[in-house]
Amino acid sequence: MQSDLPVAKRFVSTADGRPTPEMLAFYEENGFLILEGFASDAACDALKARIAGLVDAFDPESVRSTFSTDDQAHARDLYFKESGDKIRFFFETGAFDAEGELVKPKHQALNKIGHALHDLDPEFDRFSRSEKLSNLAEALGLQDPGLVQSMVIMKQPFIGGEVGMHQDSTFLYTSPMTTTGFWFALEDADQSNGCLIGQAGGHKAGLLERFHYDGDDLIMEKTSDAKPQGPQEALEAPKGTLVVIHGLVPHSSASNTSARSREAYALHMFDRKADWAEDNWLKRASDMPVRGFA
Ligand SMILES: O=C(O)CCC(=O)C(=O)O
Repeated sequence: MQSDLPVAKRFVSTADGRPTPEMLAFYEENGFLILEGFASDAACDALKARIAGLVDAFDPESVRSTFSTDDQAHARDLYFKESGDKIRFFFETGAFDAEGELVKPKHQALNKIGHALHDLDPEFDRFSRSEKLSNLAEALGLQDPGLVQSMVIMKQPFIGGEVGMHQDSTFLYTSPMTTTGFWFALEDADQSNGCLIGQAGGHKAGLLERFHYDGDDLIMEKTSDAKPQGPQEALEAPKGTLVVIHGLVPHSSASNTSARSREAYALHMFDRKADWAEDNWLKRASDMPVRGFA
């Protein structure tokens, strides 16, 4: 859906990833930071080629799992619940007809791939564990960063679904809250193909909801009566841009009704000096603990 929001300020990434004082002040004030040119075109293209290879090898008949933030229906789905330490594939709801038949080729039907690409795939491992990103994470105050979740978000032409307004700490809760998102535009993202939308300064209002296990069920629990706050800004991001997202800043993205895809790679970290909530949805096998940059 084309919208017409004010476009958020962008900075040109430093060569070594360390933010300038101006960048840090902007992030503290707004809860997001847009760094143009953080990843090279060649690095984005290599990751896109790897994604295409993963989809080539994926048998679409093996799974019918969809991902939509509309009704969180995937939360009832074992394929989703067990995906925290795997590479799993989730379809767009718009990729099926009323009879449940796939009406799009698989390369144009997936919503996302997640959630442990950074640990299981060498190309994603390399992209995620760069010295440049480690420098940035350190400067943002993550003393012992744990790389806990990775996702490719495809935002397919015409059917790429909306991602509802949310805070990442809702899904990856730590005490104190340290979750931080690192979202890479692998293709140009703007308001015509569903770029991120952020609520500037909204991270100051605290956590609004928690998504967590209650017995065997995943539930969304309201944790505050506050509403998402702050003016909405379009976080437009040319290819290679990194958008850093504070775990408490409300953000969303519109559906993609354009003919252009908007592929992105999102990596989430938390500070292992904080306590990871054991009832978080994301589970890792005991022989696959969360790793840092090493
Ligand atoms: O890529 C998108 O559209 C949404 C990504 C997002 O919300 C996230 O990475 O937390």
